Amino acid sequence: MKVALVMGSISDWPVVKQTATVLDELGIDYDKKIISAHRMPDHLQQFAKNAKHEHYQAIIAAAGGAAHLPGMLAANTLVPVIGIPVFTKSLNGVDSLLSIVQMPFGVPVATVAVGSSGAKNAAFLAAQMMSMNDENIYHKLVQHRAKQSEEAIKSNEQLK
Ligand code: RP5
Repeated sequence: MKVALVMGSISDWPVVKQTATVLDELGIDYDKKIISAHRMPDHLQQFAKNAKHEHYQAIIAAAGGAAHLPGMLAANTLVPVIGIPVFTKSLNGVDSLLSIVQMPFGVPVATVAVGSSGAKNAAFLAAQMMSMNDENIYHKLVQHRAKQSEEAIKSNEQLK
């Protein structure tokens, strides 16, 4: 079981790397690729049409600006797509967020937040989807939730 980690440009890698780190921590296998929606439209279509055949459980796609990548991938496959809106200097990533989250009816993209939390949550969401059929991943996620609860409770000590 593996996921695809796709980004529109090498400039997205610092964001997507945070997704990759969480996948590594959870022991989830992934392929990573640059596929630009506007610079590589034929590659995009070929990749998405092959995604089921490649046994990807989910596609995580990061893009910025007029971010067509996640939506166009979703239009070409039934493999679930999780979109990461990448921060942009001109519009602070609001452009990316709206162009990914506002998919019209019938072709969903599960959109996470702009920034680090979103990049990491994309990995957790893919992991949760996979954990429905994988006890090992499920167990790792249970452990992770327990650890973060413990840390939050423990942080009360810093108020003393
Ligand atoms: C999008 O345009 C990419 O996802 C990236 O976030 C943005 C800028 O790309 P570069 O001009 O840095 O290649 O396609």
